[in-house]
Amino acid sequence: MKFCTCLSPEPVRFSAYPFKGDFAQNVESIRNIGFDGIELIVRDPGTLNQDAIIKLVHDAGMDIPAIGTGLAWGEEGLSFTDPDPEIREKAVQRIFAHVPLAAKAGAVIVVGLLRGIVRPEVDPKTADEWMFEGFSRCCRHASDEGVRIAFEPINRYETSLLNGVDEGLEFIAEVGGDNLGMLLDTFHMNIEEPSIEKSIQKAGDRIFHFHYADSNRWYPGAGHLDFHSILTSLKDTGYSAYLSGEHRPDPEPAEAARMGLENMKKILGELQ
Ligand code: LER
Ligand code: MN
Repeated sequence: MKFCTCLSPEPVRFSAYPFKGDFAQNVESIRNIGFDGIELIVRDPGTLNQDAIIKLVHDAGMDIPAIGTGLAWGEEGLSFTDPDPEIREKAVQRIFAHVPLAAKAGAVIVVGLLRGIVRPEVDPKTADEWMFEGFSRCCRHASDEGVRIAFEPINRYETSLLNGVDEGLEFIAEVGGDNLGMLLDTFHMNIEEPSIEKSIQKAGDRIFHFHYADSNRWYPGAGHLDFHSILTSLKDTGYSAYLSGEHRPDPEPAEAARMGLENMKKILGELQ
């Protein structure tokens, strides 16, 4: 398994990204801390100099294993389940726009917050149908370009649409397609799963990407999650891709990222 952490080339408000601010400087710090890659957090790929960003990360000797898309929800309010059909369409088109970037970077596209929430005026069944339609269209489109999509179960306080691994697995099976899998995030799992380890086991080879944060969403080691048993379960599934640090920047960004990486590498080393 390799390690990356989340970084955006533009300003973000989301509290669980360790690094904010100057992109090039952060790429250098992340490399110096010892990460192997950057999970690129992108609001709208059309506004970026994609080749320059990919080159900057590659020149630093790192990969871009994943692209996070939640900023389009957080900063612009786009979602697959908005009552306004134009906004739903914009959300789908936004994922379509990520596909060429993901193909160039060799990244999986993460779809988490962009599924949206059930608005008070919308029947939950209708929201489910819109979400299904959004994912189905995006997966078909991405599949044509050989790009994979990772659906992220998110805890109940952020959305009522698909919080746990069991319902997530049912959903991805319904949508179908080999290019749709899951992103498991230990912070959400700690809230939703009866057993984090058993849910990892169930998700098995459908795990396309993995976010780590401790119970308090600080770096691993700052809370009370048992990363030894979590990583044992993950390793047992045969997962060999990236572990991505998505946690708060406290007490200080570089220190939080370094402590998280150090603790995770130590545990992983003990398993080998
Ligand atoms: C949201 O809480 C989350 O975990 C992120 O991965 C954003 O999509
Ligand atoms: Mn996450």
